[in-house]
Amino acid sequence: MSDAIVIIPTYNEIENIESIIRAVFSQQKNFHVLVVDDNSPDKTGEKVKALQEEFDNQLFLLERKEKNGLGVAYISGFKWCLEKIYDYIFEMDADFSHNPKDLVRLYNACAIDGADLSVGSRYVKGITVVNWPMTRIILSYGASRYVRLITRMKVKDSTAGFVCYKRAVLEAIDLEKIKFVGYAFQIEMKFKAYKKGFKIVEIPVIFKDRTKGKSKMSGSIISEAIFGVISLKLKSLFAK
Ligand SMILES: Nc1nc2c(ncn2[C@@H]2O[C@H](COP(=O)(O)OP(=O)(O)OP(=O)(O)O)[C@@H](O)[C@H]2O)c(=O)[nH]1
Ligand SMILES: [Mg+2]
Repeated sequence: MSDAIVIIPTYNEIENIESIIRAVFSQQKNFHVLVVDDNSPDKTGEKVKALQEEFDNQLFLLERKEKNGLGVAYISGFKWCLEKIYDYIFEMDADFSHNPKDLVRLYNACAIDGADLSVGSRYVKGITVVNWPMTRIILSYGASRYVRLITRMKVKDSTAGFVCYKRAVLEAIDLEKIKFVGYAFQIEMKFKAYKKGFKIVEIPVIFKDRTKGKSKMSGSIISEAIFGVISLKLKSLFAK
């Protein structure tokens, strides 16, 4: 058994999936992995099934019928994990933008140093992003400043998708009410945890642009975040 599980959402990650799974299982700490695949046409799910023979009882697959966005995939992954006995539940991308070696640093922040939620952050030690075009850096850093300005939440990398949640955080958030699907989903989860008074700690990480496979970034994801943050803030004011 393990007390920690890493959720990896996938859509067409055939070029990354095997190596990212192997990279997680080669860490010194024993993490389990749950892949949430949205019926990827490139057969990412089939690859996971083949690997399950090798990683029996450590590698799990949740198959969803269609591509419904990152937020929905994570919510179903969270629910799956909460039904089991994991105490630490991670979010991580399949594309090696997040370094699996940092998993244990995020874990220690929660398991040893008392955080409720730890974030692998690109913006605590300057801007630690490698190989992103300048436009993408400006967009992401701009988003982080914008979120801080509107929400007043003291998290620098609010759109980060490299996160460790203590079970209690996910249990306290009403997952049925999470609305957003793209980057806004990441902001919404952190904002809800922050509003509930959970301790959020940012761990500096180096984020690398993907070298294999295709990005799922889109204009609608950006506009959801821009308007979504304002609506989150307004709702939280009325909820008081
Ligand atoms: N299950 C599922 N996974 C998704 C979906 N959209 C993205 N993902 C996965 O979520 C992770 C992050 O998506 P990315 O495409 O890397 O998004 P990004 O990091 O903003 O963009 P790039 O790094 O430029 O590719 C990857 O593992 C994707 O395969 C989705 O709709 N469903
Ligand atoms: Mg990526």
